[in-house]
Amino acid sequence: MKFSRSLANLAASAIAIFLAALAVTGCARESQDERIVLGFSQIGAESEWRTANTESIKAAAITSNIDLRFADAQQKQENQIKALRSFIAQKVDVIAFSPVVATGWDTVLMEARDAGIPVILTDRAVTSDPSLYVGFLGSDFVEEGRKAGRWVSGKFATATQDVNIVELQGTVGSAPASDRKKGFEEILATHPHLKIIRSQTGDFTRTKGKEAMEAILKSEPRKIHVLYAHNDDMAIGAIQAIEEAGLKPGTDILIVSIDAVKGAFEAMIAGKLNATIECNPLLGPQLMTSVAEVVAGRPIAKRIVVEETMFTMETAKQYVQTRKY
Ligand code: GZL
Repeated sequence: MKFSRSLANLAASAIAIFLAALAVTGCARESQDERIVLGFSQIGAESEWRTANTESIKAAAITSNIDLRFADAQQKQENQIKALRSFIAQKVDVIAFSPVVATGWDTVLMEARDAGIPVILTDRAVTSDPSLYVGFLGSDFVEEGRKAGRWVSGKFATATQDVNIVELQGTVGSAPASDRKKGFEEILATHPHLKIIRSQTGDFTRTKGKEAMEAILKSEPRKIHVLYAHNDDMAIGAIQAIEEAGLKPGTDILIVSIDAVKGAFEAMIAGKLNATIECNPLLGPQLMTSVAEVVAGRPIAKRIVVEETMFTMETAKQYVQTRKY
């Protein structure tokens, strides 16, 4: 008996030493909570789309019983990099983020890889080596740009004169801004009478969208037939500028934008916005499913594209009640 008791004491002290070592070396996660810990770096709160995206992620984390560590970067890449490094230091199980711009992530993504923490991209892409993240969940921005281009070409199918288009671009260097421009111009390439005469960034916000449109209206002598805005918030800001210039948005200047947020439906029902291409922000549930799969050691699709449609002034009333954001 004496021998077995000493064996038990030995085992107990070995476990105590092991747990103490874990605590000292930090090999164990700080939290003894058994839930999955997800570190999420969000771009900011620049638009209705972003707000809906954040709400979707936070609600889905609760539903999935995932311990969400959420950081808002106020649209600054350096804040996102700081947040990712903090998640690495906390030894979270998974890191996910919506990269404000497409470049500049290689170093921090390599740090996450070296720490053995898988990374999932949401919403926007990066130019880094795809081996540095396990999957990318988001929309096809190029196709969103093509849809906007097809809508404009349909509206002016019989035009015999040049159609002058003003473009309000999203955040410079961001994947949605580059790709929405690329898709739109792909369609224009086969319709030579459709011409982008001015293109300026409004950084995806209402305020900067209004400022950019004000400056263009003041300085552009040619008639503007169409405004193409990379998101609804800039379009809504531009609508204010168009009205303040004594013009009728939706009539004197046709307006097509992207996101399909509530503000866009309100503008379409008021006759001030002609069409919006849907860009679904409700990525939370799919993200949490992907996080659980990754933690369970199961592979996830490298690219998960969100299915989307578009809405027009003519159909807005019929769909507005069905919208979730
Ligand atoms: C698109 C998203 C864009 C939205 C904007 O997935 O990254 O950022 O179109 C938002 O409204 O600011």
